[in-house]
Amino acid sequence: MTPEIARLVGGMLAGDKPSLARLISLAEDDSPHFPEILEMLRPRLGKSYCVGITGPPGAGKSTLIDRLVAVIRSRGLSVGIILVDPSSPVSGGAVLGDRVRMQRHYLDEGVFIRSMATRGSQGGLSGGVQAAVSLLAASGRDIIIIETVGVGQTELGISGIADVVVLLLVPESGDDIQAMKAGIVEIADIIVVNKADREGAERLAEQLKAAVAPGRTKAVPQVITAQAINDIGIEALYRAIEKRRKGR
Ligand SMILES: Nc1nc2c(ncn2[C@@H]2O[C@H](COP(=O)(O)OP(=O)(O)OP(=O)(O)O)[C@@H](O)[C@H]2O)c(=O)[nH]1
Ligand SMILES: [Mg+2]
Repeated sequence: MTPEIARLVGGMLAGDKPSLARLISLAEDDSPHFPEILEMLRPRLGKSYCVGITGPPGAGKSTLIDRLVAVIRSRGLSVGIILVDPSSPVSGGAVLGDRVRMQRHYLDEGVFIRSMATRGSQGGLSGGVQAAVSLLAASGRDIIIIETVGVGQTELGISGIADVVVLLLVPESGDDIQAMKAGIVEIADIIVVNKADREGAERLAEQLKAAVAPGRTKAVPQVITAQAINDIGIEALYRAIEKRRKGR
């Protein structure tokens, strides 16, 4: 371990955000020092709870996270957020939108927000995401939230990392429900039908509750309707997450 890295780890453990950010960059760049860093941090892992939030583009994931983080902070818990951007690191489009939606949390010491490019094999989540989760856990974050867009294999990778997977759908998702049953719905622990201010939300929620696919290995997901933009349904989601966090 170089003195520079020892200094960064020390900084991170003392709550210094730039040190944490720098270490995540090292993880992203696959630094040869990383296995050693993880080994050192291992005793500090296992206390955080990781929430994966996935769903189709524009479903309201970032808006929902912004509201959810406000609830989590009101309970005095700290948060780390990883926004996985499936687009090229150059475009920055989606990430910019996410930054705008969560702007009010950037100055909060109890919230750490980081965007990461996917860059994983076969479009899955990169090892960097898992490493970032470990770093956030070691830094003492109570809850870690990962936002991924549910396209391709990315959303399936999330179930390997997150303790609980929240799938966000919108009323219009109903048309795709048969296709979804085979994949993403299977890995969800909680399904949120967001944009319930639009028509068809209750119908989709009922459909989802009825759609217990045969051969499902996980428990039947809890279905919640929400309007992230109007701050409705967020407490219910928080309680559903807390129940699982406490019960593990
Ligand atoms: N009508 C309605 N619009 C909403 C609701 N929640 C979010 N939106 C809007 O949906 C749009 C997309 O919201 P985002 O939070 O950026 O969605 P996202 O899923 O993070 O999008 P990507 O990260 O680009 O996939 C924004 O214009 C939000 O204001 C809701 O409950 N009702
Ligand atoms: Mg987003």
